[in-house]
Amino acid sequence: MKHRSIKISIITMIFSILLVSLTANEAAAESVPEWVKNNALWYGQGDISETEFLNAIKFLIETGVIVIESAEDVVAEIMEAEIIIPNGNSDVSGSGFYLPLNLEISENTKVTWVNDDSVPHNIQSQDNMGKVSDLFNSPPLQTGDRFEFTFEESGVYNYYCSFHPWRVGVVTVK
Ligand SMILES: [Cu+2]
Repeated sequence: MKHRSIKISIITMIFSILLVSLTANEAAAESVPEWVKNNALWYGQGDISETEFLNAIKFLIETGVIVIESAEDVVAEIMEAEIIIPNGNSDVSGSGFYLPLNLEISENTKVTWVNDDSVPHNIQSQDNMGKVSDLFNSPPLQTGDRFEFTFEESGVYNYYCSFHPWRVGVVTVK
């Protein structure tokens, strides 16, 4: 019974979103028959049964008006990228730059830093004045440790290692 009511509220929510978006989209509105829209209203008022209402949803799915995205598809939309902290990264006079030094990604990309160096490092986000900000901050990463952060919004993100502050890197989210 509890599951059913959750299912119904999700369906009602989908319907509300659908109806709201229809007011802004004339073309889409034409593909949803009047009787389906009325069904949503009547269901909300308790004038029709759950079965009748679900049949209306079924109709929209069968006719392709509602497209159901599987959980797998949603996961696939999150992209991934890696930044290597290479061996020798701690050496101030060496060339052990982050690989890549400026990572370019699109929104909703999960970035994983991997410490391939023989000494610990950390990753600290910086504001545009170079001060540590709390957007993403890793604990000390031992050799082989990984740190993840998902960038949701476009922008230029600077970071550095507080143990070796000469090591700065950039993530550019387009
Ligand atoms: Cu470091």
